[in-house]
Amino acid sequence: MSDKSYLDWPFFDARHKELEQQLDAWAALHLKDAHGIDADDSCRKLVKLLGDGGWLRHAVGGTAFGGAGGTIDTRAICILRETLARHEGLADFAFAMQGLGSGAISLFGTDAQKHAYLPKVSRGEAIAAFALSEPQAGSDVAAMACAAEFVENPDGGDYVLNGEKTWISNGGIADFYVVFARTGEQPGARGISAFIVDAGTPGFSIAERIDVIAPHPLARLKFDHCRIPATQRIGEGGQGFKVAMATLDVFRTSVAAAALGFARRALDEALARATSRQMFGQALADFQLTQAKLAQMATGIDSSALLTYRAAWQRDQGRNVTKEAAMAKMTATETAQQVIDAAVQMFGGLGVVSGVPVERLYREIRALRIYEGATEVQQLIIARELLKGLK
Ligand code: COS
Repeated sequence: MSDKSYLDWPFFDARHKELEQQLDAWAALHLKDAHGIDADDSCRKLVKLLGDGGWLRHAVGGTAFGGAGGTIDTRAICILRETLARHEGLADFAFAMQGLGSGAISLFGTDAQKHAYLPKVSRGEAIAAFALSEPQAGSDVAAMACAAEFVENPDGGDYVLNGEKTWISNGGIADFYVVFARTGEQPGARGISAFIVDAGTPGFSIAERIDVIAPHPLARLKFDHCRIPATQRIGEGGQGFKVAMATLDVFRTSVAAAALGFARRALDEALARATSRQMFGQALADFQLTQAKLAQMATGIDSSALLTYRAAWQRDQGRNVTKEAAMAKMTATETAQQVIDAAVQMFGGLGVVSGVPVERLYREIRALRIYEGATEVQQLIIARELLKGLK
């Protein structure tokens, strides 16, 4: 049984505690065998399951568009991700990508775009994806090469997209992609715009499916004279970089929450192991070496939780969280890696057997230190915000 005392921290309202209790009970019932052999199939089923359960309402903003509240509730998203990750990594992935993939629409979309996409995302009837990274532009987003050229016509114009995107989660199974492309209003970050591209649009294709250590749908996308109406642009032309960064400000904090969920599960597993495994005439937990490890694990988890929910609360207050989200993501993902590694060590040989919980966690945590801004990018962001504050 995980430590739930954090839900009494002043960051939360009563509804957040209720949300965790309801989801925890639902997940125990519905997510036991949710991880099938085929990742695509499992993800599709999980999106539907989460939609039917009403949980995806928290991934989108606006009650008129299927959302649970008027705006995105970062603390609710974090609680959902933490709880899902503790139960089943792929369920957390399915939830998170619905949110990240549609986040730009929730935050910056027109009412028509929100009506067209968000209710389906919230019901689990449309799968969303966020397409930002490119083979030569991962951390350095402003270096992106994928281009969208505006072509005038009597209907308000079209954009024609050419280029590639890679490491795109839900690539291959998504029904629509929020794609960032260079529109050239100004050089660098000020010349990028965001678009919604439906799967099946002529000129759009999946160039390659990518297998990773914790299997989930991932692909490289190709745009070859892919024409979309200008009404599919999200926000103003040239504002795409800010759209991407503001979306990441929400979801980076939620990556920290997912890492926290993985770490809590690892600590639960480690505690169960340490108290049940006998060696040299005593339980593993009776050794001071084990106790020191457990203390470090628990303290790391609480530090991560404090940073994560500070960032989530601060964003829900309407304040800037660029630095706080970066601190939370960096600390929670790096700490979770150490906590999970310590848990594997306590299991000994059993810890590396394919399919046991700590082995799965060990594979699952690794990517979180890389995606949505690697640890090194978070360090860059934190330092820049500090130095900016001096000016
Ligand atoms: N919210 C809103 N606006 C933001 C912002 C944020 N969090 N961060 C930056 N901006 C704005 C800046 O204010 C600036 O606006 P002006 O041009 O009006 O001054 C503009 O965006 C450009 O910002 P900046 O100069 O900081 O751009 P850089 O190219 O130097 O940004 C970093 C560098 C590293 C911060 C950025 O590229 C980044 O976050 N990279 C990681 C991306 C990532 O997570 N990739 C993984 C893909 S998702 S799996």
